[in-house]
Amino acid sequence: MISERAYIGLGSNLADPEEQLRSAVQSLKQLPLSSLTGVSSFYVSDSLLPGQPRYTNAVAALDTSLEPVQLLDALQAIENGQGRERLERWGPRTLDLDILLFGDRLIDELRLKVPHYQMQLRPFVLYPLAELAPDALQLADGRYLHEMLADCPFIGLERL
Ligand code: A4P
Ligand code: MG
Repeated sequence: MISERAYIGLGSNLADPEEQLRSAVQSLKQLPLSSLTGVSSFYVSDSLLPGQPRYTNAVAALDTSLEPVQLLDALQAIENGQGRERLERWGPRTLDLDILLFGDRLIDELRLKVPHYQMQLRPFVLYPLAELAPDALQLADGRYLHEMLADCPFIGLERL
């Protein structure tokens, strides 16, 4: 069966974030038609929004035969299973799972945009991603991971 490599961003800033991420990793291992091939270190950083607790973030690599929207459905089920409440956009959350990259696909649908918007601005996405993906990784939109890293200093990140 053909599978594609997806990279998933994990984030949490409520209810024991490290434990939330560990639990999410266990759930990712159980996804159908998929195999979890790597998990980065965990990183702590301030929230992009003032007044919120600090986040713990990581990235996971998944080889999957699911279609992107099927994967999104599965990730949202995991978020909901871990008690995520969508009270406000950008609000604090027990678990956020974002599809960063999906093979070499460019996706621009209402529910799903890949590569994930603004990932190039987020050290808490790029540095864990760089633990798993080759520097020579080229995104579907032509950008190279090493270029994005060079433009995004390792500032404010604490590696656990
Ligand atoms: N959606 C579109 N594209 C995608 C994709 N590639 N992956 C849609 C996942 N979902 C995608 O997401 C809203 C909708 O985006 C979904 O219904 C899906 O159809 P959400 O997770 O419900 O809402 P959200 O998380 O509040 O919005 P968003 O845009 O994911 O927020 P961000 O940009 O993730 O910002 N600071 C630190 N240090 N670390 C963090 O992780 N995260 C945020 C949240 C703010 N500050 C942070 C962090
Ligand atoms: Mg999200």
